[in-house]
Amino acid sequence: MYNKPGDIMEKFKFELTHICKQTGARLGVIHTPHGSVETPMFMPVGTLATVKFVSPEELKEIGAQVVLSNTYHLWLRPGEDIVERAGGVQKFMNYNGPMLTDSGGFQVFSLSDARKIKEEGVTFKSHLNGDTLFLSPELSIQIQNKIGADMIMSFDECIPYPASYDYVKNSVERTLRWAKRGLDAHQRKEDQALFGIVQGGDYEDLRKHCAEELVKMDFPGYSIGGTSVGEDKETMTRMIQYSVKYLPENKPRYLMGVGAVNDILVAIENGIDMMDCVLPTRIARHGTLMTSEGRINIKRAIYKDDFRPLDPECDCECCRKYTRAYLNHLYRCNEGLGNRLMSIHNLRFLLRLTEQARQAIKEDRFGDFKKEILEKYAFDER
Ligand code: PRF
Ligand code: ZN
Repeated sequence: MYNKPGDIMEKFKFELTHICKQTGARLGVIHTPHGSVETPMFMPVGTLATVKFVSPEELKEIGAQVVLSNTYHLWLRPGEDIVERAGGVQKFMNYNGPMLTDSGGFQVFSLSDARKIKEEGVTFKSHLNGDTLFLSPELSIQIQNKIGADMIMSFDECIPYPASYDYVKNSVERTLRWAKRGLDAHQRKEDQALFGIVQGGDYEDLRKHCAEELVKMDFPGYSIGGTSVGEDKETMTRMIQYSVKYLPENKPRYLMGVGAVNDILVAIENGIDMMDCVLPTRIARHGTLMTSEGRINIKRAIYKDDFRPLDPECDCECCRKYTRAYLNHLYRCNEGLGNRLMSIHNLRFLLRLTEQARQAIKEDRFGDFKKEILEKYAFDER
C-alpha cells in the first residue's frame, strides 16, 4: 500500500493499513523525517512553538504524535530566521517528533485587520501592533522552509460561510493558483511534505474542481479547509464528503481546525486521517473540561467540595492525582498549575478518543463505536 517509488519524497510516506468494513474510516501510518505516527489522529496546537502550559515531555506522555504550529505567529515572533538558526522548530522547542505548520492563510483571515486580498497576496495589519504586513504564497512557503516542520501547508483563503457561488468560485481559482505558486517556491521537497488545501464552501462542484486540480499537482497530502466556520453540522459533513470523494486513497487527508468530539467522529467516519484544533486547550483555560459524561465547567460552586477525580475513566495525571475541589480552587485563584492540569486532561481525552477510534477501525466496528460514544456522552457541543 506504500506510495509508488518516486511518487513523493523518500522520507514522507503514507501507508493505508485498513478500511473499516462498517464505515469509510481509515487506519494508517504516516512516516516523517521525525518519526512515524498512526492515523486517524488529533494534533495539539502549539501556535507559538509551545502548546500553552504543556511541556514536550507531557505531550509525549499523553500520546500526542504531531504538534502543529503557525507560520503567521512565528513569522511575527521570534521570526523565522531565529527558528532556522535554532535548527528548526523541533529543536527550538525541544519537541523530538513530527510537526506541522499551517500556512498563515487562515490566521491572516481570522486574526488580522484591514485585509486586502490581491492576486499577488494579502495585505493586512498585524494583530500585535497594527503594522501593515504582506503575505504571499511564496513568502509563506519560504517561512515554512525555515521553520522546518515535517508537514507544511499551501497558502489559501479560508472562505467565510455563507458565501455566494461567484465569490467562492473566484476564491477557489485563486487558491489553486496560490497552491501552484507555493509548490514552485518549495525548496525542501525532500524532507517537508507540502499539502494542498481543498476549499469550495458547500458547493460540491467547486470542492470537486478544487480537489481535482490539486490532485493534478500531485501533493503528498491534502487538507480540507473552510469548514467549522459557522456552518451547521450537516453542511460541515457535506463539505467533508464533497472533498474526500475526489481525493486519492493513497494520500493523507487533514481536516483543518476541527476538535469537537462529535465532529472528530464524523470526520473519521468519512475517511479523514488528521485533525487539529485549539479547542481542547483553549476551553481548558476557561475551566471547561471534556469528560466521559460530557462537558463540565470546573468553576461551578458544586465542585468546591467535590473530592472525586475530574473524570474517573481518565488515565491522565490530572485525573490520577487531583480532585475536582482542588481544580476548582486552582481555577478560582487563576493558578498556572490549574491551566496545566486541565490542558493535559482535555488533550488526553481527545487523544484517547482517537486511540479508541483506531482500535475500533481495526476491528471493523467504527460505526458502533461512534454510536456508543455519542449515546453514552450527552455532548453539548455547539
Ligand atoms: N485554511 C488554513 N488553515 C485552517 C483552515 C483553512 O481553511 C481552517 C478552517 N477550519 C482552520 N485552519 N490554511
Ligand atoms: Zn484526565
